[in-house]
Amino acid sequence: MTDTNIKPRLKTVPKVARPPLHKVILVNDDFTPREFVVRVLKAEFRITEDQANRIMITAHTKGSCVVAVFTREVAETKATRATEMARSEGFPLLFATEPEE
Ligand code: TYC
Repeated sequence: MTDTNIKPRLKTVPKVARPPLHKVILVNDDFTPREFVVRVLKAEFRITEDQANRIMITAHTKGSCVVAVFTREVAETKATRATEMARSEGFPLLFATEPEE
């Protein structure tokens, strides 16, 4: 007798875990010159002059603005580097990070 009783095998769908993302947030202050904020944004986040200007103006008018999202380590490294770039020039400019909901 030929074995026609072949059990269908259920394939498990592998769940690919995506790393949680963290926001880099530009915080407004009253002292850092606008042009300097734009320069730091362009240098650290590789965005255009136009994008950098929009982000700067949003933070300036609303108090803060999300610059971009990255994995936690990349977000923290970029926020620290950008903040230190400002400190080295004597400006209080702050880039913060927070986990995305
Ligand atoms: N508010 C600053 C000024 O008027 C410019 C500025 C914009 C500073 C955004 C920080 O995140 C910032 N010179």
